[in-house]
Amino acid sequence: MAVALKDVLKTNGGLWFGWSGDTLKGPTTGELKAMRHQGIDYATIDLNENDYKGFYAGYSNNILWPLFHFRLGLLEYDRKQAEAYRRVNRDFAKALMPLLGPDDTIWIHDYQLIPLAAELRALGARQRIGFFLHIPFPPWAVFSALPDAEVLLRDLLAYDLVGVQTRRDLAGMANSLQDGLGLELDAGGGVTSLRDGVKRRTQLSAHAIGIDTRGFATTARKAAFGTDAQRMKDSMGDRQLIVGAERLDYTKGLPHRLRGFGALLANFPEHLNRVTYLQVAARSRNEVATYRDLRRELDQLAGRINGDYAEFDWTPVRYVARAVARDTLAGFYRAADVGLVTPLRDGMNLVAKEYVAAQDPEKPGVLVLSSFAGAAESMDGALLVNPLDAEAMAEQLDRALKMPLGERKERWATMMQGLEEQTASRWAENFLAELAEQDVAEPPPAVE
Ligand code: ADQ
Repeated sequence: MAVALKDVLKTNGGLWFGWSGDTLKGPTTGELKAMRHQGIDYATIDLNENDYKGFYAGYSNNILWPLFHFRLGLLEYDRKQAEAYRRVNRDFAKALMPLLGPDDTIWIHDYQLIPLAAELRALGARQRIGFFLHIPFPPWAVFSALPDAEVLLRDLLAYDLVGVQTRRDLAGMANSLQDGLGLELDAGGGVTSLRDGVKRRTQLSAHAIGIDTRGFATTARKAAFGTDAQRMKDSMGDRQLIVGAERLDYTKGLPHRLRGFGALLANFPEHLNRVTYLQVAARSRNEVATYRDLRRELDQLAGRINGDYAEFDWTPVRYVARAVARDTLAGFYRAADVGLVTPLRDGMNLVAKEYVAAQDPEKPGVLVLSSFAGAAESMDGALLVNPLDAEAMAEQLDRALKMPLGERKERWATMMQGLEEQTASRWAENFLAELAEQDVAEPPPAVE
C-alpha cells in the first residue's frame, strides 16, 4: 500500500500526513514535523503517551480491530478510549486544516481515522474527501455491539467516497447504514445526508487492493539465487515445503493453521518426514494482552506437533516469530510448494497475492486460502478452506501437495492474470478517479 501511495504522490504531487510514530512523554505540542524524502513531502505530528494508549493501542487496536473482524468476545470497550480516539482525530484535523488548498483532494486511510473527515468538515473543509477501509466491514448485527456504532456510521457520511475491499464488505456497510441509521442506498450505490445544513451524497464502492505484481515477481526471481533461499533449500533436501507468513495477529488464524497441519500429519501419514511447514510470524501489537496470549498458544502448538512427529533429522514445523527481510520472504514463497493463508477474517490479505506473484511459472506452487480472506473473492485458482475445519484443511493440503503440474500451472495462470490487472497502482488510480467524479457538496444558500 505504501508503495502505491508513494507512486501516486510522486506522480501527482501532494502531501503525506499522519502520526510520526513517535510518542512523547509530556503533553502533545501539536507541532508539525515537515520533511522531504525521495521526492515526497511529509507532515507528521507526535502523540503523547496517553493518546497513544487511548487512541491507538486502546480504541483502534483493542476495540475497532476486533469489532471489524467479527470478534466481539475480544472487544474491551472503554469510554475514555473512545474520547481519546475522537480527540486525536480532532487534533489531526486541526493540524491538517491549514495545510489544505481549496482544490486539494484528501484521501484518508483506515479505521484509526474514520472521524477525520467529520472533524475537517466541522472546521470548514469543503474539498473532496475519500476514505478507504483496509479491513472488513461487518453487518449491523455485529457492528451494533459498539456503543459508538451510530456515531461512527455518521462519520462516514462526511466523505464523498467510502471504499472497502470486497463486495462482502460493501454489503456489510450498506446493511449497517440501513439498519443503524435508516439510510437506503440510491440506484447508484450512494447515500445522501445532511450535515450542518450541507447536503452531501456519499458514494460507497468496493476497490480490491493489489500489489506491485511485476516488482514482486522480479524480487522473488532474484531472491531464489540469494543465500537465504539457498540455505533454506539445502536444509530441506527433497522434502516439500509449505509456507505461511504474517503479523502475529489473532485474525490470521495461526493456531487453526497449526491444527490443520497437525491433522495432515495424523490423517495422511505418507507426508511424514516428506513435508515441512515454515511459519514466519512477525511480532505485532505486543502491548495488547490478547497478542501475548496468542504467542503463548502458538509456542505450545508448534512444540506439541514437533514433539509428536519430529524425527532425528526432520522438524515438521519451523516457526520463526519475527519479521524477515522482504526479499528473503519472496525467496521462501518461491521455494514453497504450498502457500498456506488461513485468516479467520481479513480485509484482503496481501500475502496470498505475493505468494502467487512469487512463483516460478514453470513449476508454480499451490495457494491454499481461507474463504474468509477478501482475496478469496478474486483468486479463483486457490484451494479454498474454512480454517475452523482442521480435517478439511488437511484434505486441501494433501490435495495441494499431490497436485499434478498441469493443474498447478492452470490455476496459477488464472490468478496471475488477475494480479497483473489488479495492481496496487491500479487500485489507487481507480479510487482517485472515482473520487474525482463525485460532485462537491454545495453549501446551503446564504440567508438574505
Ligand atoms: P495486514 O493485516 O498487515 O494488512 P496483509 O495484507 O497480509 O495484512 O499484509 C501484510 C504484509 O506484511 C505483506 O506485505 C507481507 O509480505 C508482510 N509480512 C507478513 N509477515 C511478515 C514477516 N514475518 N516478515 C516480513 N514481512 C511480513 C491490512 C489488512 C489486510 C489488507 C492490507 C492492505 O488487514 O487485509 O490486505 O491491510 O489493504
